[in-house]
Amino acid sequence: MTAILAIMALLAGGATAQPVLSGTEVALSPDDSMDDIVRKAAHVTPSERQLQWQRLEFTCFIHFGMNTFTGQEWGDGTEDPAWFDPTELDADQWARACVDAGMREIILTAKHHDGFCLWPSEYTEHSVRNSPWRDGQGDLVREVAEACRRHGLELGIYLSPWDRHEPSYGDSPRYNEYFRNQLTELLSNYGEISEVWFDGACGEGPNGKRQEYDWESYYAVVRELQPGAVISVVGPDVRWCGNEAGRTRESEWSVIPSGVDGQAEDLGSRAVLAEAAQRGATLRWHPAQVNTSIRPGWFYHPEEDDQVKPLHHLLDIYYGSVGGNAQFLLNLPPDRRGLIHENDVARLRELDDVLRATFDEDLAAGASCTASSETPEAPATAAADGDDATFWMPREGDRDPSLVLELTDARTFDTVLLQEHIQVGQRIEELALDALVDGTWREVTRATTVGYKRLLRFDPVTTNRIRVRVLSSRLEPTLQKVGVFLSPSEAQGDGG
Ligand code: FUL
Repeated sequence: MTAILAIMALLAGGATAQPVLSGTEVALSPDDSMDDIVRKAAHVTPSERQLQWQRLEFTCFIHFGMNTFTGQEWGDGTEDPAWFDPTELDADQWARACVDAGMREIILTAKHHDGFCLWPSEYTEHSVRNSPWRDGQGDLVREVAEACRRHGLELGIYLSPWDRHEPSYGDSPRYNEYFRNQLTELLSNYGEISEVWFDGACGEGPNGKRQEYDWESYYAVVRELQPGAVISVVGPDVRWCGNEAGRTRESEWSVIPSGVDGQAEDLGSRAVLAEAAQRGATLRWHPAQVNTSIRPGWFYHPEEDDQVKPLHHLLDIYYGSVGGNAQFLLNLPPDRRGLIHENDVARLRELDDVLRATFDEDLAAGASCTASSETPEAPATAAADGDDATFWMPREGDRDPSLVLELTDARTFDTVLLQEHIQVGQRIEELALDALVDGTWREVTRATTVGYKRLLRFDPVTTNRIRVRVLSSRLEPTLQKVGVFLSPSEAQGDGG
């Protein structure tokens, strides 16, 4: 570990060197040249909590609450707690469905906009305590927390700031205190929390005034009680990808200037950075999360039982998000029994079957690697040694960096996985993938950003040698891993 930290410090170099685990921010200036801007951007790094979050890759949103029983997407806060009455609720069934699909975290809607709390909060009567479920003795946050621990999943919390039931809403200081109190309960009583997900929806309270959220004070509660948790969406650590339909960007940057429109297509190219420098913006690590539901709604509606997203659609979102430098947060809405519906479970199983059949065998295992240049600390062999702590980096001044993998035998494949060592920063802007076919290098495909992970899909190729050429990067690029895979026929179609 010490050796790795020393290498990082060396790579970060000069005045921009920062402790790698704390994440970095850097101010741009109108006086910066393009070279200055590129150097600054190349040295922005994630915090430890952002790294841990990124490694979760595929995570689960659970929208469950009063809306499940009223058939609404947004309740208005006048619902009767007596309506919340799941008959067969089983949080282990939820956790099993997630684990079986390869997900690593559950984020539960502890409170949605209607204000009904899935835990017996001390600060309101509008909760499970006044419902018939488990005779008013239930605590769904606890049941989900315990199921997560049993199944090795992380636990995240969605707590809606917008609260259409709470009388203090709109009386800003009073409601801010109410909200901090609820956050404190959730972040103190249920063990380790990996993510706190804040939505920005806001309205007027019964006093006719618009609530002013005190975000900084909410963040302070999270940092104090759960320092390892990322704060997502309206928060400093994780960025909403900009849509709820599962659409992903061709180039997804994690190094983002302040003040950009998070729904724009281009958030981090050199042109965007140059414009940001004119404004004196700040660059920071702000990775994307792609959140979408397996059904049209966020909450369960029986009439949507036959509208579960098809396998190909889910695979395309998976490749675009996990394979496009983002995290995939897929919503599974439990039904009125308190179970994830059979149709959703069956679809998740199909997805997992395809992902396992694709990624269980890395055809690059045991490959020998050579490169246009390398350094003793970052040799070519590191790209296929199966160790996430090591990586290849060409020598400074190598104008055409490339890496060749020689597989143990000629193999047929249609998927290549690339990972940068993002602890150093996100650097690759464009690359080409070549295969040696009949003694000649043939370009198979091109891609732009890599970041944490890029999955490239193409028509099957048979060869024992592949080459990655980095066509454009911010300072020296890194590759921590190159993997080679063959997907089963079910995966080939729309995207493959
Ligand atoms: C939105 C909410 O309004 C939706 O109901 C849902 O919770 C989604 C994830 O966030 O902003």
